[in-house]
Amino acid sequence: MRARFAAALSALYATEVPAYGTLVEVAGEVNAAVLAADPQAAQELGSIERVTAERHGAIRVGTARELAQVGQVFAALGMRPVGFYDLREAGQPVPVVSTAFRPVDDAELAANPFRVFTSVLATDDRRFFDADLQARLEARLAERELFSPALLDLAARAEADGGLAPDDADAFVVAATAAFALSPEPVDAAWYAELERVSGVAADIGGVGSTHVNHLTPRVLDIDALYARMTERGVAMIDAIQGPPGGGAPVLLRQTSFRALSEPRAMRDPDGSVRAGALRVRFGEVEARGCAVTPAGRARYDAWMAAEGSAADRDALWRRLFPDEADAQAAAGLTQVRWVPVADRPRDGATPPADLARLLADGWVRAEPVVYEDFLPASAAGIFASNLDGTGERRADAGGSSRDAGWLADALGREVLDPADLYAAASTTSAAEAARALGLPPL
Ligand code: OOG
Ligand code: NI
Repeated sequence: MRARFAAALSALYATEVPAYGTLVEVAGEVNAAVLAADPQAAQELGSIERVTAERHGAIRVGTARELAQVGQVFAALGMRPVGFYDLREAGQPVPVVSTAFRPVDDAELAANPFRVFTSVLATDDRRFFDADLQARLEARLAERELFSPALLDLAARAEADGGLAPDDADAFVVAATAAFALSPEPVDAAWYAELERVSGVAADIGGVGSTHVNHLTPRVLDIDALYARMTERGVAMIDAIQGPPGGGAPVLLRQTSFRALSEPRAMRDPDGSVRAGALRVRFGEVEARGCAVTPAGRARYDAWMAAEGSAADRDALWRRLFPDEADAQAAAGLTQVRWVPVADRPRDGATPPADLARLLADGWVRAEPVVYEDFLPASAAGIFASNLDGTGERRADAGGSSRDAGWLADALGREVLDPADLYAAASTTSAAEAARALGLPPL
């Protein structure tokens, strides 16, 4: 059902945002070229079938109640909330906190890794909304219904029963996809503009009566090549690829995007008349995924993010922090890998050393990358920012509201998983199995 939903959403989005179709086409060309050059290397971070179908979406909702409903819809698809992102603290602050709904089991990820970056408006954050605006905003949000009771009911049944009968599954996919389509309802122009003065994201969420998919992102195996090809095709990309520089074995996530054209939207003016208008809220994004990192690797990434200097300086710094070779990254304890015993290692009379880096160096084990399945706060903030016309007004002297992973879990009524724990578990389990297979004590 998850794969069908992802495909249905992709088909919908292609009709709504034609440039997305171009992006998927170019990503397909690049992936085919990378695969042809070296089929094995191309599939180290996932089969070509997985990568070809792979998408992430982004949606934005207004209230804790709406967030809980989203959680129910995605639970039906085997997608769990993973991670907490506070975009209010970003370089260009946005009044939301976020999580990502995604599958977590290896087999589920291999079958279809569809993930959705989901943000909820912090309506009580005084840096963005004064008491009067908060009250009017919350009243409007309380009136709307993003998901029909029938859809939520099907979703609850799917979660409880671990699936749905074929007819119900069809109905679920149709209704869930429709819930994320752009609505033809006229937009209240004055209300939208008032929110837009605070933040374009606030207007996109609270200025309309429904939600919609904000972008849908295909995965590409060579993002530098894709960037060049899109530019050749005349699509103006943002001026950089976000995330670590290319060159070495890929880690974490690299993303780039372009702004979609404005879309026609009916506007209702204060006198009640409806006119044809346009809004530019959606855009295109593409990403390349690399290996997950250990806490030590993450600390190096964070240090690199905080570092200043020219592009060349930062490139050189990255090369000092992360070796180019995947095995060297793993041996240095920077990346999360699965340790897999080498079955056909030549018998040379040696006994295996009780140390993962030496086992790797001496050919006893291979290090298979664990794919990074999550997002990066700085890149997410950059994606939000590249999507906005202005930064909006902020009241520096006003206090924020406390919204943390605990708030998110309470709002969802679900446990929010920590991505670092998931990656560590994958690696630790494999190390234990490898040790057992080699007759070694736990490593
Ligand atoms: C979500 C932005 C974050 C990403 O890929 O980092 C994101 C949004 O614009 O709603 O999608
Ligand atoms: Ni995105």
